[in-house]
Amino acid sequence: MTFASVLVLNGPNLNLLGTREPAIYGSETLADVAQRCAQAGERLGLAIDFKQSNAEDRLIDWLHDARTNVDGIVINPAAYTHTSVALADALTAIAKPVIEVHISNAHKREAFRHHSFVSPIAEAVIVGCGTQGYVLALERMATLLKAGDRS
Ligand code: CA2
Repeated sequence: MTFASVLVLNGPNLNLLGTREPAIYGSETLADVAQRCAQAGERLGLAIDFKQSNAEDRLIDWLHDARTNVDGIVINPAAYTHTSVALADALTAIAKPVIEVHISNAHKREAFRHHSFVSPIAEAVIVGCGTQGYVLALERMATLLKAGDRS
C-alpha cells in the first residue's frame, strides 16, 4: 500500500557504479541501489520510479513529467550538480520537495565538486553516506510527504 510516489533520478556515469573506483563509491551496482530503494519504498509506503541517464536533456524531460506524475524527487545529479543551470531550472519549476544525494563526500574532494547548483533548491542534502544515502533520503521524503511539514 503506497501513499505517495517518488522519482529517484540519477545523472551521468552512475550506470558505472560498482565497476570502478570502489574506494570512492563502494562496490554496489546501480541495480543494487535500485533494489535498495524499492525495498525502502515498500517499507515506507512510497511508490518508487528509479531512473538513470547520461543525457542532460533526458533528465530534464523526466523532471518535466514529474511536475504532474510524482510527489517528491530524490536526485543524484552526479557531475551535472556542479555544472548544470538547466537542471537546476527544471528542479525549480517543480513545486515538489527535492532531496539531493551524493554517495561520496564531495566536500572532501576536488574544489570543483564543492559547489552545487541543486543544493539551494533542495529541502535536504545527503552527502558521504554511501549508497545508504538514497535510503536516508527516502526516509526523510516519507516524513516530509506524510506530515506535510518540515520538522
Ligand atoms: O558522490 C556522488 O554521488 C557524485 O554525485 C558522483 C559523481 C560526481 O561527479 C559528483 O561530484 C559526486 C560521479 C558519478 C560517477 O560514478 C562513477 C561510479 C563508478 C565508476 C565511475 C563513475
